[in-house]
Amino acid sequence: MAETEKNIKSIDPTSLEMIEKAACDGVSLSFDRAAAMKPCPIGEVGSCCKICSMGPCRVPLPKGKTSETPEEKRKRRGVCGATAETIAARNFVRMIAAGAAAHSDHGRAVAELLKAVGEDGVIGYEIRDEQKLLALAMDFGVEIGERSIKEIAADVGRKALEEFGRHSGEITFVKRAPRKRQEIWRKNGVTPRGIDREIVELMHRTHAGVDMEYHHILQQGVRASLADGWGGSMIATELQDVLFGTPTPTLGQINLGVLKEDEVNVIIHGHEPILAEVIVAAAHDREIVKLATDAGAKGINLAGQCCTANEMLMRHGIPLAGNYLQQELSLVTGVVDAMVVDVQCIMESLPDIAQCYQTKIITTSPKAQIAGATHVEFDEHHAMERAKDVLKMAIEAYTRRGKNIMIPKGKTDLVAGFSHETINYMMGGLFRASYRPLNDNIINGRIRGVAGVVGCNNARVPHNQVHVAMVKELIKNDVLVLQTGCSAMASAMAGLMVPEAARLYAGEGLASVCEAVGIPPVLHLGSCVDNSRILVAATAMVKDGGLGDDISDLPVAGAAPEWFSEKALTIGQYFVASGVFTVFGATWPTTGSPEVTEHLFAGFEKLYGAMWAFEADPIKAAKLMIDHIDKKRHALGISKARERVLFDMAMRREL
Ligand code: BF8
Repeated sequence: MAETEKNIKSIDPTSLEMIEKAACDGVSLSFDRAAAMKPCPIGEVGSCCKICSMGPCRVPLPKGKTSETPEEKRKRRGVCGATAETIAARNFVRMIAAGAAAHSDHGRAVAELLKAVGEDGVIGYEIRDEQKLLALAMDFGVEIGERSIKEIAADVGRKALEEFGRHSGEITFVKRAPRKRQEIWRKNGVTPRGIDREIVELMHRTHAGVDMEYHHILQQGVRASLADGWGGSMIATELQDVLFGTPTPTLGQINLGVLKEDEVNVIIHGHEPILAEVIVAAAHDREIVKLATDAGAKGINLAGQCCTANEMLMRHGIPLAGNYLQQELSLVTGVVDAMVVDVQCIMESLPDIAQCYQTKIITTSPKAQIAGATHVEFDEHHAMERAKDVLKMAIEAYTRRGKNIMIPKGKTDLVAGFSHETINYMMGGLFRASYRPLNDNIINGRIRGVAGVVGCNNARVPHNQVHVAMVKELIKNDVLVLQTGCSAMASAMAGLMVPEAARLYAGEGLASVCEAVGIPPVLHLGSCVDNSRILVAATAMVKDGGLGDDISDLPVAGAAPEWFSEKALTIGQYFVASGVFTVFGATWPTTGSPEVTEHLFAGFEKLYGAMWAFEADPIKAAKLMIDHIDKKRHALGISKARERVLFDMAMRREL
């Protein structure tokens, strides 16, 4: 990374404008807090143990060392005797447990809603994808016969809820994975039994004085992560598609320029689309629209932030205000009348900043409140009333909007909504939907491989810089990129998610396929729970044939170059455990124990056919991914195809 790029806060000019305005307004942002407070060097490398009251114990490697003598190692222990390996492994898997819990609790809420919609009907919700519901009924062994859609929905909801409390056996979606992968999981003792069970067992094992062998601790981390990827997250994605519709390609816009001076601006922020879906409907309600116009506004302008944004864009074309590090910047525009939040990735600083701009911060989840915010508790049985309540508050706030406003011009077009079903259809067509053309183009070398680039922003690296540099490098080298979460938004802001980007940024082979199919070289698959769509897509590639018989045989790789959240670590772990080589940037949380790090970076390949890697430089990280893809191509015997030479006229004349 060039020195100038290292020192910038964002590569997005629109964000920089708002960062500058915040400084003028005397508002402190996450960028400023990151600069003022360096990370704790002991906690950062996983060498701080705070799981009991004899600590916190600090067991860092001696300064400047990356290895130690056996004698030094014997002494490097916490008060209870815990080694640096045990401490690093415990810290690592506890992050996985929290990430798995967050995604899975989201999945549980959707399953509860589906059950309720099937049982009594809930005003404001319906079954939008009956085909998907029937496919899920078959997965869960729910009788279809002559039963009504609602009866089937109630049973699918019940069965999905059973996945959380199951004590033994295997979670249902395990059987969606390639057969060989299922065997690898069984052989390694990591097949999840029940979603909650794996998270609880992980917390038990990492209590003081329980599991004290790092390989064994990491094994439970793998099991909990699989309970998320093939369990809680997959349930969230699948059931949301049933209730709200399976996404199809949708044109949208991203960045703070989507805010409007003459409308009531409401940002919906967080992760669970259950309330946001109803807010979208309520924003079109006559009474609400009239209230807005009576207040002097031209209407209500909804915009999304973080993963709720992705969900609302894919299904309704609602514009995206921005990704994680832009949530404070949205407020700094001074034109956001209300920000309605639910769960996950919401900054506690929002109410404080909102005070400077008369913005109403409204918390809605029974699980999440913020001091200084207004709480309007959401319950799906009164969803429309609550949605109207928050919109009325926004309209009222609009009448008090201050004068310190500035809407940056920046906004970019993007196409989102590439669900597995859409890719299947676009590649194969309605009557022969399949991944065959994708596999064929990988085999013939036009597409070198596929990369999943996902995850967050991190205030310790320049906003969006690492995502965009990595993705550009990958597509330049003919790697098709699948994206979710804040990473997808970073690429969208850089103009990589429109079909024209193929000709501008992709290598010749990838560009030719994208142009033939009419897709961008970088596909937006949704929110972070939708990383389960990438697992389904990878499995479909295996099942279509010609690229081996397991996900680990595919020329694919994963990355989360600017990750910060525990959820991202969980996603990375289930990618790896599903057979996908995965590179993280920003920081790596186990370097305080060389043994633990070595096991994750090398030992895991022997167990799961894939491993973790860390590389902060986006170009070097992309190179690691491309090298891995080439290694897999070679093993499949298709590396020659890439070496084909395109003849120019002079060469043709030689023939
Ligand atoms: O779940 S990518 S910062 S918004 S954790 Fe959060 Fe990370 Fe963004 Fe969505 Ni995912």
